[in-house]
Amino acid sequence: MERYYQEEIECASREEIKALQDERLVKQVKHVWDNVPYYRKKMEEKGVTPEDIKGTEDLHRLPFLSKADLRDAYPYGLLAVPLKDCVRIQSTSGTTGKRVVAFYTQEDIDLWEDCCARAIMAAGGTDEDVCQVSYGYGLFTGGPGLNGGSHKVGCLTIPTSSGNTERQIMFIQDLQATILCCTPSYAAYIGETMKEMGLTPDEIPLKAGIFGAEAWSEEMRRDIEQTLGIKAYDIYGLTELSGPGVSFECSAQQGMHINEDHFIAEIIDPDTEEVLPEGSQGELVFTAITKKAFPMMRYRTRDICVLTREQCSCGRTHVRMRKPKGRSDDMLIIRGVNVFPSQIETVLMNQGYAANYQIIIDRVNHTDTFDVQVEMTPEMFTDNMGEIAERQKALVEGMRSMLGISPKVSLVAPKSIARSEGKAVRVIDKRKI
Ligand code: DLL
Repeated sequence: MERYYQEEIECASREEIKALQDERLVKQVKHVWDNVPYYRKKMEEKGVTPEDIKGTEDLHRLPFLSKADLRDAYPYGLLAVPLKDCVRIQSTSGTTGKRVVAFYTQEDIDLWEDCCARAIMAAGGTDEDVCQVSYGYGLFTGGPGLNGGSHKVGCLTIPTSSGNTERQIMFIQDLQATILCCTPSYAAYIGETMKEMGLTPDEIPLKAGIFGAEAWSEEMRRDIEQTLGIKAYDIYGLTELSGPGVSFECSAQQGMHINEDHFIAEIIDPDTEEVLPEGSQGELVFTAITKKAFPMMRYRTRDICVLTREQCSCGRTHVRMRKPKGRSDDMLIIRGVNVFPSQIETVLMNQGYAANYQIIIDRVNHTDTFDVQVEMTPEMFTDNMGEIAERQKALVEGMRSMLGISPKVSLVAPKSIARSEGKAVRVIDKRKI
C-alpha cells in the first residue's frame, strides 16, 4: 500500500497544483523584488516588473540565476530576509571557487524537512522504522535534511553520519535499522564490506535505501539492491534549493516526483536558454516559491534531465524528473566528444563490474589521452594475462560503441581504487586548459 506524508498536496489535481503555483509565484516575485536588490536589478535590465508576472505562464519572462550569480553575490547578496530571521546556513561540498552558502529561516527548515519526510514515506517508511542517516552531517545538506525528515515521519533516527563503515554495519545489525540513507557509492561500499564480513542479504534487517547526491545508474541500483537485499530509492536535491528532497522516487521507481508546491521546474536548452517542451532533454531550472531566506528564481542547476507529467501508478500527481544523466559541467569533452561518466558506468555494470572506476584524462602533444581504470571484482580476479587482455578488450569495445571513442582500459586489483564515504570522485582531469 502506498503511503503519503501529505496526501492532499502530493495527490492534488493538476488544476489545484497550478493554482497554488500561480499564487505562490506571484507572491514570491514580489518578495524578491522588494528584498533582493541584486535580482531586482536583473529584472529591471530585462524590463520586467512584478506586475508582469501573473502566473506560471509568465515564468519565462524572469531572468535566470546561475552559480556565477551566487559567487558574485556571496555571501549575503541574495538574502531576502533580515539576517536575524535566519537560523541556519548549509554549504556545498564544491571544490572550485567560493562555496555556496544557503540561508534558512525556521519555516524554510520546516518545509525542507517536510519534503524529506515525503521521500521517506514514499520509500515505505513509517514511525515503526529505524532510519540510519549515513549522509555527512555538518555543512553538507544530506545528513541534516534526512535527519529532519526522519524525525517528522517518527522513525527512530540513527545519526551516524558518514564514515567508520564497520560501526555503520554494527548499528544496522544491533539496532535493526530498516532504512539506510547515504550516497549510492557509500551504499555500494557498505554492501561490499558486509559481503567481506560474510553477511548475506537476509541477515541484514534493511528493507529500503534512500540514495542520492550524485548520479548513479540503473545497473548500480540493481547491484546495491541485490547486495543489501533492499529496494533502493533515488532522491535528488541541491544546496541552493534547501538540499535533498527537491524530488524523490516512489514505489513505481519511474522517475522522481518534484515537490511542485515548493519548486517550479523547467527544462531549457543550455545554449539558447529557450524553454523546451515536456519530454525534451535539457538543463533543469528551478524556481523556489516558498523559500523565504534564500529564494532562488529560475536557478540553472546544470543537471541534464527530462520531465514527464504522465500519470504515475503511486497516485502522486507531481511532475517527475528522470534520473539526471550527470551535470553539464561534469560532462567531459574528450577529443571533441561529449562523455558522461554515467555512460562508462553503464558499460562496466553491463559486463559484471561494480562501479569502482576512475577516469584519467591528460593532454600529451596536443592530443587528449583517455584512460579508464577499472577494478576487477573479487570473483573475476586473476593473474592470467590472456584473460585480463580479453576482458580489457571487451570493455574498450563496449565503451567505443557507447561513446564513439576508445579509451585505454586497465584492469586493476580489487580494492585498489579509493572508496568514498560521500560523493565519489570518478574523474581526474590533468589537462591544463
Ligand atoms: O547533493 C543534496 C542531496 C543530499 C541530494 C542528499 C540527495 C541526497 P549539493 O551538494 O549541493 O546537494 O549537490 C547538488 O548533486 O545539482 C546534482 O548534480 C547532484 N545530485 C543530487 N542528487 C542527485 C541524484 C546535494 N539523485 C548536485 N542523481 C545536483 C543525480 C544528483 N545527481
